[in-house]
Amino acid sequence: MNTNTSTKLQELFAARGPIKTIGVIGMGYVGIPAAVLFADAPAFDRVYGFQRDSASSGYKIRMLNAGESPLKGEEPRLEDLIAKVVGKGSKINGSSVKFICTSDFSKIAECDAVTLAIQTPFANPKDLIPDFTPLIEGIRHVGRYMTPGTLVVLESTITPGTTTGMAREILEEESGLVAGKDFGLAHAPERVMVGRLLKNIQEHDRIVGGIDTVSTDRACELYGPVLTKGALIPMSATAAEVTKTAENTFRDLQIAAVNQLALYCEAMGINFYDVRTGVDSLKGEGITRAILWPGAGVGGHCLTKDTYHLERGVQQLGPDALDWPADGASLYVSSRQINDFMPSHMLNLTESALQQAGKTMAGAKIALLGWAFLNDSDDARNTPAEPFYQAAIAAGAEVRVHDPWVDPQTAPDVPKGADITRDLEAVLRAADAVVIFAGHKEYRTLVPAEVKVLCGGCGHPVIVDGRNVADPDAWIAGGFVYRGIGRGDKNQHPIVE
Ligand code: SAJ
Repeated sequence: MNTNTSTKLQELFAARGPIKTIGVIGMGYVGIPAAVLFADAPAFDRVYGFQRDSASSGYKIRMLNAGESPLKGEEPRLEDLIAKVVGKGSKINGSSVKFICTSDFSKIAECDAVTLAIQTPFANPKDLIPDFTPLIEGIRHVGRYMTPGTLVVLESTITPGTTTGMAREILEEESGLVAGKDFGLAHAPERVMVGRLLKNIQEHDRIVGGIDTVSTDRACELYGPVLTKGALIPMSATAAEVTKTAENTFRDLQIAAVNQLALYCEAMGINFYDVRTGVDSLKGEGITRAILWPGAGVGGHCLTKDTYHLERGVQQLGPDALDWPADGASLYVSSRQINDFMPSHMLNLTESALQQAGKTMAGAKIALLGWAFLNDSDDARNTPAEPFYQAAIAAGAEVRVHDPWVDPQTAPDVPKGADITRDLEAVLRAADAVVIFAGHKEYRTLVPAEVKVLCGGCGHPVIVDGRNVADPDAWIAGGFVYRGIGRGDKNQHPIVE
């Protein structure tokens, strides 16, 4: 980028002055906390939350403008902060609220900075084809209405090369302006996690990657005011894209490594958690053994796809760009395969336990506990419970689903006919097998004797623990057939009559 160009952009930013009005496109798990934190920062005057008024998500506009959070599940401080920023602010255009949620994208013209927090799922992971339709629609809105001197920031997790490539092209095409000369462009990936959305934005360091240093500096001006403990980490846009996709790929890899170890422990007839305590005990200078937790699978909107964004980033460079062992498999993609296998492993454990109880999958009544992909959250995106549910149904079982948080009306990925209920007793009644997919706190205090009565009191119901929340000895003593991820020491137990 030649100096004249960036100097022009610097002049435009200087003429505009400090960032005062911000637009956040996409009122979801990333956009809502980001928007209300911007709105609560004294540095900024006004924040627009842009949301399509569609049948599936238009309700969010009305809830947010009424000061309510559309995100259920335990989200500390979020509800209060939404009520606060919808209630206060200095008079601008006759309106005093500091945060407004709207589907009127023409308001982008008023914004000094616009961020995009839109889902970037994969249409077909196998061929590394992402579905950028919602993101492209959002970028087109920005290009259509933005004015010279605007800063545009992509917060969504994207394939490395997207900011300087596709995003820049669409913005320039729609606006007739030039990136790095007439407007700033950067990638500042979100690092939120349900259950601590505000905390992660304020306390995690913020990666800020501009297409040039002028854009990076302007983006630092945007994020600085919302950070409490976190620091700004400036870098290039592509380095920021790789940072984000890599940190989730590494987490997925760590989970795959521990799932593989748990499967090995089952095969060897030993207790994975003894091994984990042992491996985790190796402490000391420079020794980090970040051994995570095995489980029923990896869900969510992040780990299930960010590996593919990273893979696609390299693939797009062409076959000669990467020096790689011939026929060498990608460690990252193998990790995806292992983690995607865990719901099938849960099915195999359920099948073998039912067999031990003298029953088959066909005709079995299964109580599936926990549809969300994370404990104590309502987030069911790409839940590992779904492939298990489909496979059990296909095997002839009747599956009833319990979840204290997930709202079947609004949750994605809820298969037709799967009525998710909050009535635990109804789901456990006459169940042949209780299968735990999420570690919600309600399941940590289940009493075997009480569950046995609900299951019909006679015979040997099955319990399959996919999140290490059930004490095997208590359930086995209670006459259950027990199976647990990583519990090779218990999975072959004799039945207690
Ligand atoms: N899981 C395990 N074992 C573990 C940890 C998690 O099986 O030891 C499973 C969980 O049950 C869940 C899935 O993995 O199904 C994902 O869990 P998560 O704790 O990674 O939750 P996410 O996906 O919401 O959050 C991740 C985080 N990424 C990293 O920590 C590198 C978060 O910081 C990111 O902001 C988030 O992805 C995102 O939005 O990218």
